[in-house]
Parts: sequence; structure tokens; C-alpha cells
Amino acid sequence: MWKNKLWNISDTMKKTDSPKQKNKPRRVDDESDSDETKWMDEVRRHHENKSALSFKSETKTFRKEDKIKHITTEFGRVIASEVRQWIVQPNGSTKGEIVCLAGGTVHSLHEDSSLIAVGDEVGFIRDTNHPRKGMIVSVGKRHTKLSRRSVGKNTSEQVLVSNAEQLLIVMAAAEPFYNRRLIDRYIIAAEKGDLTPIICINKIELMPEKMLRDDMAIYKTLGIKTIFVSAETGKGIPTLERTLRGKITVFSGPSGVGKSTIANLLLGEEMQETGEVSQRTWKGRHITTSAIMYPLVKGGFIADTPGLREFGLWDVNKEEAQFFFHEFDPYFPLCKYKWCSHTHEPGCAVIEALNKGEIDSERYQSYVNILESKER
Ligand SMILES: Nc1nc2c(ncn2[C@@H]2O[C@H](COP(=O)(O)OP(=O)(O)OP(=O)(O)O)[C@@H](O)[C@H]2O)c(=O)[nH]1
Ligand SMILES: [Mg+2]
Ligand SMILES: [Zn+2]
Repeated sequence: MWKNKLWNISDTMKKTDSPKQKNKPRRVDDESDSDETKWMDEVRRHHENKSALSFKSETKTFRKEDKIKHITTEFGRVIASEVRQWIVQPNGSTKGEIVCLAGGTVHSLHEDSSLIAVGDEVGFIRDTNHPRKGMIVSVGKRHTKLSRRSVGKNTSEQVLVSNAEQLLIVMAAAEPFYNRRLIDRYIIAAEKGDLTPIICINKIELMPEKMLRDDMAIYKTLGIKTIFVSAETGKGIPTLERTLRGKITVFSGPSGVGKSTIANLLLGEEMQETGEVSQRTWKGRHITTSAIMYPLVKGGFIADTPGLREFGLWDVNKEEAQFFFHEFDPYFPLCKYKWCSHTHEPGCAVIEALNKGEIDSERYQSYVNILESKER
């Protein structure tokens, strides 16, 4: 019985026409604890007893097409997260965000990684008594991701945002002064996560622009776009807007560099509209969020993230680190030793190139910094 009542949304909808239903309207505003607990218990029972959902592999979606008629799973994208709650935007809807908990069993392909991340495509079941609430039951394949090593003892993968296309590495010309070590770590994380890195230097009105451009020139030679902006004066914002248009872009960088200020400038009026709609559903709640995705006026999304104090690379070992410094590519095959760390070995072609000024010394420092952090 509970199964029909709770899971068969299409049946429920058919029944709304019956006189019985008309006399007994559903109470959508009932927030009582006991109701919620009952519903959660039933979700658990469902998963324990039936495991009707099988979203485990890429090749099969549901085990039996006909079985799925007993429950209705909807799909959507996680656009923000709270403590143990995720805000999901159902597919095909831009305004009906719903607040989801994780189901007792969540089918996912990702082991040793964040269970649910902002950007994830998820399957969820809606609470028919509270249509703004749901339960995530499956997480789809992550096509791309921005990950770091989680902070603390547990060194698993922390996915900051999944399924974006670009990573905007936001730094400030000053207050706080940009960090070249961190820029280079982000570039590696982007390559590992299949994201296109773009460097954005904000607050350029605080420094001589020529100095900034000279210091960043190396990235152009590496094929990485660098955009210089000032959210304060508006300089460079149109260029940035064109770069982000139609794409899904994650904003990441240290605290205070101006990520949210830039995001607000780019979001314009649509942001206000989204804000209003969201107010009713999830904004205004106490969000200690990891990231929030916003739609851009002219297409695309940006995911604003809070500043990170640490950015430990996930899944890059000492031997591999050199392969992410592509300016080393022409040199490392010429090193005397096959396994050369390019730090102290005689006959090292990378060090030779560094001494001749053919390899940027700041980039080399970043490489050494990564090796050293791996030794800890
Ligand atoms: N001088 C100057 N200040 C700016 C500029 N852009 C942003 N700020 C200021 O920098 C401060 C931090 O801006 P936020 O947008 O909150 O920075 P954030 O990167 O989102 O910081 P977190 O959310 O903590 O990671 C604010 O006081 C902004 O007004 C700029 O172009 N020039
Ligand atoms: Mg911010
Ligand atoms: Zn070497």
C-alpha cells in the first residue's frame, strides 16, 4: 500500500480526478516531524527490500523498464549544497528547485569520492506529500570534475564541482596578492578533471597592469587564456563575459579575491529573478554551501565556490607530477637517468633548460613545491 501511495506519482495524479481525492486534498504544507520520519523510513524499506533501481553502470539504466512504473524517479542537477542536503533543479525546469536528502542507498559509480557534488546529475524521488522535498537515489557519471584532496586525515577525493566545462582560476592583483603556486596546482587539477583552465586576475586597478601581464605571459605560451579584470572599475568584464557565455564554468580561488563580486556583476537581472524564486525554496536558509550554480543571462552557468585555504592535489603522485608541466616535455626524455626527479640528478636536461632560462623559474618552483608536499 505505502508503495502505491508514495511512489506512484503518475497514479496519484490520475486519482486526483476521483471524488474521493477531491474531498481529501493533500496537505503540501505539513512539515511535521513524524510525517517526515515515516516517509524516510519507507524510502529505506523500499531500497532494502526491493532495490528496484539499478543505476550502477553506464550501460544499463533501469533493470526492467516495466518495474520502474511502480516508482517515479525524476532526474535533475544538483545546483547547491547544504549540510547533508542538496538543492536539485529538476530537468526541464528552471524554477522548481527542491531540497533533497540522500537516500539510504545511493547508487553511484564513484568510490572513495564525494557521494554527491554540486553539478552532479542525479535521480531523485519526490515526496508526494511535500513536493519541494525529495530523496536522491542515484548519481550519474561525472563527465568532468574539479577535485582536491579532502582536508584532514581522510585523504579521499573531494569533488568541488562536477560536469563543468571550464575552470576560472580567480586571483587578485593585490589584497590578497596572487599565488603562483596555487595557480599551477589549479592548472593540474583542471587537466586531471578534463576542464579548460582560464586564469582571471581581478582587482587590476590596484597594480600596474604591465607588471601583471609580464608575470602572466608564461601562461599564454602554455596555451592558457589569462583575463585581466576589475570588478571595481568594470574593466575586462565584457571580455570575461564573452569567455563564459554558453559554457558551464567553475569559479575557484582563495578567499577575498572577488569571485562572488564578479559573479554578481555577470548575473545581472536574471540573478535577481533567480534570487526571488530561490528565496521561496532554499535561499535564505542557512546555507554553508560548497558551491552554487547560477544561470547566465546569455546562456551557460557559473558555479561560485567559497575560497579555499588549501588545495591539495588529488591523485597525482611524485612520478607523475612532471607530466603536468608541459614545458618540460621537450627536455625530460634527454635526462641522463630514466627516472629523474629533475631536482638533484647529474645530467638533468630540465635543470639545464631552467639555468638557460628556457623554463620559467616560478613554474619550476611550483613543480618542486608539489614534490615536497608529496613527501610530507
Ligand atoms: N579593489 C577591489 N576590490 C574588489 C574588487 N572586486 C571585489 N573586491 C572586493 O573584495 C572583497 C572580497 O570580494 P568577494 O567577492 O566576497 O570575494 P570572494 O572571492 O567571493 O571571497 P570568498 O567568498 O570568501 O571566497 C570585497 O570587499 C569586494 O568588494 C576589485 O576589482 N577591486
Ligand atoms: Mg564568495
Ligand atoms: Zn631531469
